[in-house]
Amino acid sequence: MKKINAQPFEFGFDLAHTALVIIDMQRDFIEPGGFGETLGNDVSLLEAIVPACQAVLLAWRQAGGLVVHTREAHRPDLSDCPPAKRNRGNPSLRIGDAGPMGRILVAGEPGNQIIPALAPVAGELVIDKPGKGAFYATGLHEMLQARGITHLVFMGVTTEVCVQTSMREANDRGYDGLLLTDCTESYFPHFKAATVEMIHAQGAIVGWTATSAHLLAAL
Ligand code: TIU
Repeated sequence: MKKINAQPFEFGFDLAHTALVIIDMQRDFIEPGGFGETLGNDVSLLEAIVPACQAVLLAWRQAGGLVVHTREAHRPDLSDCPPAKRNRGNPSLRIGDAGPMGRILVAGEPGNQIIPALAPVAGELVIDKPGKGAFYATGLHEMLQARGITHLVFMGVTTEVCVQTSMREANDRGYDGLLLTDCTESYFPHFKAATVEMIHAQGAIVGWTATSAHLLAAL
């Protein structure tokens, strides 16, 4: 059992039963010209976490832990994208429209790929998810159960949208979740700060938070 200095108190985990879950570190959110920018966001904020995410990913691989990558991705015919989602937000480009990096949030398009610095390798799970949460309509829970996973360490973007939704889904399914605070980012810094606080509030009502230095030390 490894132990990490975390908020609101120590997070203990056994590597064999813990997965590193990297949420939506894809070009659509992090690079100019993708979905994030079409929503009116400054994407440069998100790029800043890439080195910290990469350090954790490399250490986790070296330690032999399971890695899960997610992508927010819809089928080319958009049959898994409810109109309510496509029409939301009045973006300059909608999901499925042709953008500078291919069709926005469509599986297989250049903008939908995970950024090269964090690209999956053989043996890692890659989950295409039609929702904000990693568990909705993906089969992820069953895949984790089949591998005996009980604890999840989260990184990725954006903190208050896909990361928080996934942590809450995981929490309701009985996982203990830890968010690495320097490996997640939002287009809105005050939303990130509020999310981190609300996750570990009330005695870890959603989960734990810690910096990656503490995880790296434990590994
Ligand atoms: N817009 C925003 O903050 N996020 C998303 O649309 N998806 C994810 O968080 N991945």
